[in-house]
Amino acid sequence: MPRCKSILLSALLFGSQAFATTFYADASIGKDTDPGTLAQPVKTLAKGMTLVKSDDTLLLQSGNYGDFSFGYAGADPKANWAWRPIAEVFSKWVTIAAAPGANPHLAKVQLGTLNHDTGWAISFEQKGNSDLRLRMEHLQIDDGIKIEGSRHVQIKHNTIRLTGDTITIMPRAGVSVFNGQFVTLDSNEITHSGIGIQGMTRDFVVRGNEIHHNSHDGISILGGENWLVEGNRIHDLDDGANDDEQKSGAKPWNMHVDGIHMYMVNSGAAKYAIGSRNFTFRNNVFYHLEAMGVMINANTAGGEYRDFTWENNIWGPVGGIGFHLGADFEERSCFATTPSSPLPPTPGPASSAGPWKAVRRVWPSGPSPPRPPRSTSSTTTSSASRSPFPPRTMWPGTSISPARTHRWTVSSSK
Ligand SMILES: [Ca+2]
Ligand SMILES: [Ca+2]
Repeated sequence: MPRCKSILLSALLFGSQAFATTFYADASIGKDTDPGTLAQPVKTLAKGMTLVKSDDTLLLQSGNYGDFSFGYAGADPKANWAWRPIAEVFSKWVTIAAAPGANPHLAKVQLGTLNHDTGWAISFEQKGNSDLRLRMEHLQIDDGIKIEGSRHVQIKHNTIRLTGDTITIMPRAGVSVFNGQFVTLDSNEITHSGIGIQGMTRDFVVRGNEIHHNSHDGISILGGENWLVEGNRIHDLDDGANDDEQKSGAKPWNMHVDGIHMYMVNSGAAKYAIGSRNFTFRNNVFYHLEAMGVMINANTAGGEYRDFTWENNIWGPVGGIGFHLGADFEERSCFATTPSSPLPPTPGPASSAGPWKAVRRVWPSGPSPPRPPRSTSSTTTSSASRSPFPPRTMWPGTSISPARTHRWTVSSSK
């Protein structure tokens, strides 16, 4: 009897693992009537996602897979209320990743919906509406990712851009996350975007991303709780217009382009976070930003800022000031060993001395440049074993002394 029990237990414990399957899609030569094996791949991502079950992996060969929408029922984009959440999409993680050596492109990615069953916009207090358990890795995403209402999503080692010129894409974010929970953005490159990452969510990890050459704020925080913003490199953000140019009408699109910009969006409705609580910012690097390194607005919309920790961040040169504090921190907020850096050489031939000054930098539009193919060693890589950045070093000839005290400027705009 104990033997039977143990066999039964083994079957229960390991049965599902035994059936974890890897499927393949190939946008060029696949056929959606094929079974999705390596030799007979399906053509579309949508078809591939009908094949995968919990614990499975879908690998994409090189090619263009177009828009990807997933994690809600009904898909009439003209009627928002037709998009309904699915309570649990997968019970174990499912991975969509580049096949070894492949460089697949997706266009616009939409995961989940803000709707509930009967109408528009779940409340923030609902803590999401759907357990996706979806991981996307080593992909080139050419028109941004929107994650709404979803819990358990990992976006790792992707290159994420927006499609369009630098002005028209300004209001959009490379990745936006609203009213979800347990979402992780890990080791992505977010470039040629408007806003880099925009969020109003909870239990959110933003780790090891490089956010650069965008035309709006690096990370736009609209409220939430339990955020870890760690090890990101945020640099070279500029919209190419200053306030004077806006007033003269020459460049009316002007924004203050900051590394991190925090303010509240709060009309009193339940769907808003009504506060920013328990945020940790550590080991981030900020430099070459048009306006402020970090800009925190007064929370005049109500709500609260509380329990913030800033530690071991590095502020390089920016066009405005390193840390603009426009609000009171409340309850257990602290700074620890937070240096600003000596100025590196100013880029450009005519500016070998003096502080860095924001100038318009233009980056090419059109197709994304090729990115290095992913490693062939495994389908998933832990963030601990892989970093997209070399070991953190300062600019040549400079170093940070542990004893250095902070040098950022703190001002109050109240
Ligand atoms: Ca500007
Ligand atoms: Ca801003």
